[in-house]
Amino acid sequence: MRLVLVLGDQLSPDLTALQKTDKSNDVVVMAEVADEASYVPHHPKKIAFTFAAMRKFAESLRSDGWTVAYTKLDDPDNSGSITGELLRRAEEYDAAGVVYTEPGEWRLIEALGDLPIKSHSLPDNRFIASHDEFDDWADGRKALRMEYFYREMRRKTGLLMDDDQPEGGKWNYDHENRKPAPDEVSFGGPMQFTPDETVQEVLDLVAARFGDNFGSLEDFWFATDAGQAKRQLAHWLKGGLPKFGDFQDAMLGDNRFLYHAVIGLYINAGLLDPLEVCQRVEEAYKSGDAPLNAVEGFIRQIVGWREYVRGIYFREGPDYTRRNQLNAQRKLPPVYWGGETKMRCMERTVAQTRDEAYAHHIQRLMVTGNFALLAGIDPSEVHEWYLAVYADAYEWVEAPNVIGMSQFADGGIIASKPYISSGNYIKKMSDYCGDCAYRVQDKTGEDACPFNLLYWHFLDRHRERFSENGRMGNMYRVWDRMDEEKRKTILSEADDFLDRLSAGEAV
Ligand code: FAD
Ligand code: DLZ
Ligand code: SF4
Repeated sequence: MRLVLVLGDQLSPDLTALQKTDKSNDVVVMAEVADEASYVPHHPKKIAFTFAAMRKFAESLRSDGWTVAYTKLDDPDNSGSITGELLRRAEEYDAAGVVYTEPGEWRLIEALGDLPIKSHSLPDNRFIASHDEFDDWADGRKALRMEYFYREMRRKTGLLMDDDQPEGGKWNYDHENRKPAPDEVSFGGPMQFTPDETVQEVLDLVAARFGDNFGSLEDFWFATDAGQAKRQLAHWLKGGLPKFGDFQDAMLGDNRFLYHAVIGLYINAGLLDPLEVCQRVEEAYKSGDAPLNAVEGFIRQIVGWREYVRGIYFREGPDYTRRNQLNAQRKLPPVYWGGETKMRCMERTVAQTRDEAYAHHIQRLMVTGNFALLAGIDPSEVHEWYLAVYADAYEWVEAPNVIGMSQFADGGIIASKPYISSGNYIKKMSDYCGDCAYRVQDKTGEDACPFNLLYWHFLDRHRERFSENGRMGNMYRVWDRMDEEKRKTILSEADDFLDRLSAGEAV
């Protein structure tokens, strides 16, 4: 007999490791272990979601006829690591070896590769592109732009294709998807599930063991099995998808979810299949229940961005998370851990992150990500923060989004220019600025929005790298045309702000 490892983000019945082994002979190993629960200080809701979903998946495997050797976090024999549990179970069952599906993190791939027992790694087929397919596309290209990869994936899946042409004549309808925050949101947000006995037991365990981690465990409502996740998907398809495109980039202080699907955590853990999700979304278009801009925009996020970032993570190798091409060295300031701040946009985004283990894409990119990039915060600290605080965060997807897309620390593999903006973008897309102690229209002075000061400071200190970038020339021309005194004031006020930030002051 062999052991079959199933990790906390591999909760799919069609996982290759389960498909290629034999339930009448082999034993599934699942383990809640201290190593996985603390390689970063995960949000307590993320840990609770993982453990609850693992326990329910183990039960469903048992009902399906599998023998499952499941280790709970507080089992006295728990060795504390995945490899430790595999060795312990190998002895217990006198196993001939272990079969596993490739994990989504180099750290675990390396640890499993070093196991002193016979082991066999299988590809993770829950993605649309294999590593080889991504590499075939990437090899020899000067720039790896997502848009071209996305078109390949549309052709491969047939999603929104009209023979070999894109539905509606265009590949991308993004220009229709940038509407500012609406006055009213017609969708009530994700479906919320009352904790059952399994979830409650996990919540008690997590409160006792991880109650000091950043993040609230109150009001836990995530789906924790495939059936619940499917109900959330159906709920969003009806109420959220039709306007998903229009308000994809909008932000509201009192509405945390707008028209977002809030299914990333379920897809990444294996509770929902990404291709099936896209097919359901395409059906909504075909039946006239959702417009093309929403449907194409959503499908692009999954078969485009999600597949593309995974390809980059595995292509770039284990040192990717340590890249720091802009040499940013500042420590992550306390505001990211809920420290006091006068910046309303940061306060709102961090508060919702603390409460929900969730923020949507533009909050992650243009508020917390933008601020870290402008303030020159060490990207490895930024990376660890994002990996810790979001329920959907696993390194294969988080690192390219943070190190690459958001912090430009990979030197431009993912982003052709840094995602930076002054306060004006946040003002246009949100209702934050109206309630802020800073004034978004002020470029200098005591009340000037910090994003305004830091924006020019960033451009000025990285002039050598970016002034020749065709897409940034305009920004430098505006800066160069500015009155010299004004430029000096902006830079010195930005320096003051950064000094206060580094000193741990509430800014
Ligand atoms: P929706 O806005 O409804 O989007 C639909 C789906 O598209 C998501 O569920 C997700 O599966 C996929 N998707 C959208 N954008 C991306 C993307 N850039 N990369 C990969 N998948 C995408 N996503 C994660 O899954 N895990 C992360 O750790 C993560 N970290 C991020 C860090 C930063 C700095 C940024 C800018 C983005 C990050 N994203 C991450 C991408 C995106 O923000 C989340 O997938 C999304 O917010 C999840 O919420 P949702 O399910 O409501 O998504
Ligand atoms: C995120 C997570 C946590 C918090 N705990 C566990 C765990 O105890 N056992 C487990 O098998 N997986 C856990 N996970 C998910 C893993 O960290 C994930 O499989 C790797 O990061 C690879 O993506
Ligand atoms: Fe954020 Fe500046 Fe607007 Fe305040 S004024 S909410 S700091 S963008």
